[in-house]
Amino acid sequence: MEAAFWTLLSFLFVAFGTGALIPEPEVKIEILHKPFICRRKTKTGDMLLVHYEGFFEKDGSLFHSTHKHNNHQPTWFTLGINEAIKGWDRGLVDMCVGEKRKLTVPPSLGYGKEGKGKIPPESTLIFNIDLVEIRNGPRSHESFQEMDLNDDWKLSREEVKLYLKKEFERHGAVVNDSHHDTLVEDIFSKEDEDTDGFISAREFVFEHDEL
Ligand SMILES: [Ca+2]
Ligand SMILES: [Ca+2]
Repeated sequence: MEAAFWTLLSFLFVAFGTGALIPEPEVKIEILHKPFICRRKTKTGDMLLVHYEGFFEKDGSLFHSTHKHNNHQPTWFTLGINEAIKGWDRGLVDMCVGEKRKLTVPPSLGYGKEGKGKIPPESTLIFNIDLVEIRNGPRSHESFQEMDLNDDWKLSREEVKLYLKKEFERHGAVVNDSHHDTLVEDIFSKEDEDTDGFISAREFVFEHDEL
């Protein structure tokens, strides 16, 4: 009996503590097509090339299609950094090239109470999205890992400097040492938000306004 009581109590505690009683609206993900071969899956910081159609849930009317508008060209965006709406950042993770998804995005993960352009306030949006291509973004985990020589998940000034030197050499540019130091200081002044002398993985992946 006592054990059951404590289980109930801890359940209630967890439920209140995490706000589980008032669930946050989530994006609904339906996978319409999954390719047979998947070499890699999308993750935060990747650049994604997508074709999409966007519809209003309330009447099913189309508000944008890359097939019709945008010169029939798919469009690039970076995943997970608020470049697109939150519904896309959350709904397009772990996706393969050639995969097709349907996302139902509540207003809070779309254009919210205000709306934007031809999107009226409080609109639930439906997107059909085809993933055409994935590229490592400039702020991908791959570039971070390449820079993080001692694998401690943060970048020191020395690691950033070595990476810059290597990049300059790769492009055939000769730059003197003091110029590298200036560049490194400039990068740290923008990226090291908590000024602990290191650029963390989180500080690296998220873009900053001043960039
Ligand atoms: Ca490091
Ligand atoms: Ca830092």
